[in-house]
Amino acid sequence: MSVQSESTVTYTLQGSVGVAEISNPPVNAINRAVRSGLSAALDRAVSDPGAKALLIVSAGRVFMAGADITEFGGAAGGPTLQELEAALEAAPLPVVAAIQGMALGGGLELAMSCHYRIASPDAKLGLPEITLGLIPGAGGTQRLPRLIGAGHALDMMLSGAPISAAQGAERGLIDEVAAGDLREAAMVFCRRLVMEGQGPRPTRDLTVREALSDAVAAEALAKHARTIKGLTAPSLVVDAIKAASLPFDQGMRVEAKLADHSLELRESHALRHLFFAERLAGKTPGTSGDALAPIRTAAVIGAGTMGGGIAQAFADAGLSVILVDSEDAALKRGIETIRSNYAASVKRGRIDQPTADQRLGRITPSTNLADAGTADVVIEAVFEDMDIKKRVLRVLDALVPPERLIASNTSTLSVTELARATAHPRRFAGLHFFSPAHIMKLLEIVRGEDTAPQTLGVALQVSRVLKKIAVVANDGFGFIGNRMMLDGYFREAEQLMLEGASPGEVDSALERFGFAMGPQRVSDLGGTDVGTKARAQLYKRENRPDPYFVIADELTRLGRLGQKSGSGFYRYASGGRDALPDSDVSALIEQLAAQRGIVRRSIPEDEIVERCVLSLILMGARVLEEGIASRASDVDVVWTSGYGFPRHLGGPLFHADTLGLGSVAQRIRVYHSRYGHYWRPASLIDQLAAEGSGFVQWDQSRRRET
Ligand code: 3H9
Repeated sequence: MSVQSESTVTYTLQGSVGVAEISNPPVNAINRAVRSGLSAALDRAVSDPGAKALLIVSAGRVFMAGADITEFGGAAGGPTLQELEAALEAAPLPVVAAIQGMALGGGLELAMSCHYRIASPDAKLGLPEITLGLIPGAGGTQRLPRLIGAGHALDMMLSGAPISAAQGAERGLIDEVAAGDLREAAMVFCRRLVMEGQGPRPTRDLTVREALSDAVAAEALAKHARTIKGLTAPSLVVDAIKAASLPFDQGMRVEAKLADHSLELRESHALRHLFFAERLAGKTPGTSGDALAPIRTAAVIGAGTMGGGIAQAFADAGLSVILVDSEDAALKRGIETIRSNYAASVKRGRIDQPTADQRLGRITPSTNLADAGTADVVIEAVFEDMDIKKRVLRVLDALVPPERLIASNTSTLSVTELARATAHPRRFAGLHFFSPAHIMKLLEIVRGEDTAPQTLGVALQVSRVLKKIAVVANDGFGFIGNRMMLDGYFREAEQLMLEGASPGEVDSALERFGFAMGPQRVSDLGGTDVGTKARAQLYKRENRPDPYFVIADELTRLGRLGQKSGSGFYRYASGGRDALPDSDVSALIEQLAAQRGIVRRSIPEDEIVERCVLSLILMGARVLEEGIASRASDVDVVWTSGYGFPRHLGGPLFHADTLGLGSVAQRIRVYHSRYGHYWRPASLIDQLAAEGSGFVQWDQSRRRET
């Protein structure tokens, strides 16, 4: 960044306390200017005869969000964070950090190199490096175990989740939780140190009370197994924390080596790619720059599974919601489901009863569609059927003032066609929520041909209010996610089963690849009928040649609807969730294959993975070529946050870059010559492969052009 260190960190003497204030909006990421500025401020305090203590404070809502991730891998310049921390720790006067908001990653590491820490009650302290595939590399693995013990330190580093100021105080990370104004409390704290003659208290001089044992490490790795699946960094964290029992400088050398290694890992590049991709996804060219009115109330039409979940998402976000359903019984069922969801959250200790009551109290049930007319935004979530939706939308359009957003929750229908059923298509957009809507992070925002920039802006505002990761898609068969799933991934899985792989073989192969759940288990969980119905809607838009979901549709026809009916691709013992192989399904698949003259064979695991993943990549390229998605990184966000693609591989298109587009293009050609149609090569992949380029570079060059 070009910001000068002089303006990024200011130094003032306030009585006997030198105050260094960091201001590097929006989150005080530690870049060269911050490091150089703090280093200069320290020098000034040390040479300032009036300064008896140095207080480090930050402007804004976040103390420090960590090292500036954009500097990784480049020549950063200025003192390194480790050098700065060593200088702070070695300072001859006491150095105090005053933490408001959040101290994350390098921000907390820097605070730990200060001699004392005071925090506001709402402060959060964490080392989230693991979520970026990294290990804390600025002394965190050495200082945190010295302050709070190796076991707690490992838990914080493996979870990546922050702890509260109160927890920090309890464990010895925070010296004081400020009552009242943090700055004032910090000044009082510093003056007290000076008065009492309390000098520097270097963390490096502490010893780790109990070295990290293999048993404790194994237990912690098992506890976090689900979230750290496929990552290398967790074992590096363990090694680094073990080294905290060595003399400090020796431990720091071990940490530096392991941290450098983590920076080079492909998975850390992938996770950093997703960090920025998720933030970029919500910034879409084509939204209006007009100031948007705050959204305080929402109306959700339809109290079924999706409508109820969407209403709950709004209530969780603190908004008043009117939940409308024309049928009283459906409305009562919907409210009951929401009530039991809240009861389950209370039981699991996620929220307390008063919070649950407050959230439920925000939802007002109504059987009168006219009540939607007063809401700031209206989300229609009635049955997924073009005619039914059009009928409801026409009525809503007449009731809701024309400048307000009306959105349809749809995963299949043409948003342009729905919009044109109304008199105001410009205020209309699609919102594809994922089930359960109050939990799933992804929101696909679908821009119809008439959607106005202002409307898109409001739809994005809805995603921010709901704290969802938004990706904007243009209107087309299945939008981004379902198009890739249906024409690519799930379809290929069906093809593999017709050719001889069992549902269990396909699922296990993809689960070993990193998907949370294989495609057949996903179908059984959601209900095979759900997919069949959705595809019936999609076929009205475009047809697909056979074989296309012939197994899943046949299972639906036979009433094998998945877990809910006790059988689907698998069978389930009564009330059980364990997917058991079913010889009836094998016989059915053999029959469907024979009808199509498909010769069955045993299919190796690597072929299963290659074909499913390549078909996903191919369809990802196709949605870019067709303009359904505007960035390759958006495709990656959709698949990692909505469809369980392993995050440590960065999404299908980042993974394609890792495989090398030359070899991707060549393998697609092999399958195209064998299977034709669905494997038609994508010219975008061919072009990038010929240029020796990749999807990440393609995104970058397009960004430069705009
Ligand atoms: C580290 O510290 C390594 C060390 O151990 C070793 C070093 C030697 N760098 O998320 P938001 C940008 S690794 C650069 O929308 P929020 C972000 O891209 C770091 N940029 O806000 C966005 O930019 P834009 C460990 C960063 O309020 C803007 O700030 N730390 C960084 O929803 C606003 O961000 C972490 O992993 C950064 N470190 O959430 C914490 N952080 O406006 C990463 C943010 O152009 N940060 N930006 O899109 C976060 O988790 C969230 O940003 C935070 C605020 C919770 C702080």
